[in-house]
Amino acid sequence: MTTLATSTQRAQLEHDGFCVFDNVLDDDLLQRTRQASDRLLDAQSDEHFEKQKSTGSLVSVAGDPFFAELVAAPKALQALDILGYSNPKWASGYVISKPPHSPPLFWHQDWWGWDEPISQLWDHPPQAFLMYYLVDTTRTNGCLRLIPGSHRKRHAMHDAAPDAHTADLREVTDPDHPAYHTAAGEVDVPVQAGSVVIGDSRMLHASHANNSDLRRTVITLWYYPAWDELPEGVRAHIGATQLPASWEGEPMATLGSLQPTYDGDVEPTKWNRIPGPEFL
Ligand SMILES: O=C(O)CCC(=O)C(=O)O
Repeated sequence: MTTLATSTQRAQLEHDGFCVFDNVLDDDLLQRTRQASDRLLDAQSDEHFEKQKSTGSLVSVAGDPFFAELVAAPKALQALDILGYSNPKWASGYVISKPPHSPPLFWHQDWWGWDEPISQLWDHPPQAFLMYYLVDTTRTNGCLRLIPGSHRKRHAMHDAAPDAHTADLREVTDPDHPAYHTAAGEVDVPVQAGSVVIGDSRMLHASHANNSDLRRTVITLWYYPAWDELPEGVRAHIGATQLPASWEGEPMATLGSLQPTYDGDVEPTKWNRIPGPEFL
């Protein structure tokens, strides 16, 4: 059940589309997250990095059962609870790592259920990212950029890059594309390693280029915070998603009630990542 929270973070999440909680990962968990991420990154081919030039990398956390511990990190669940979400579900996650001296990440949003009326109606997120940066971030090493309010209001960037998840944008075939450039109303969100940025999947976000000599990694984990309030079709779609087979046993037990299940017979909501004309 979702309860009404009065936290300032909840107000910011609804109004701006994001909020930050500091000191969510302690030194030990942060260090082990770095090691697991580096293991996954070191196993990728050169071709992977070529194809993901703009993101840097896009490696599913399913590749290492360690990440179950991060998904279920008690302080992260506490943060969701403070926001009013006591029965969240988790569905997927990625290691996104910008190599030294790599280009900016294109503007995009990640909500896939735009055919559902809640996409226009909800102030709070149907789907939320929890982003953990594994180094302190600044404008120089590729911190997150956001357009506050773009989860609730159409922005020119929605039309400049309607489906931003294209091979051309990922491979940076045209560095002059507006999706890499400054957008009206954008803000930088520099954070300390160990903090978590919680954001609405509908919100436009991007990151600066990494102009430093060091790798800049973020782990993005995707949750459905208000699971019980979601339309049945969304729950049917997510409930049919297979959690990583290699996580059977202890990692799956660590996830516990975060595993999404659906046992009804409603048609799953269609995957549609492009907001329609009704999103004004
Ligand atoms: O690389 C970043 O800073 C942001 C990652 C991102 O946009 C995403 O995971 O959707």
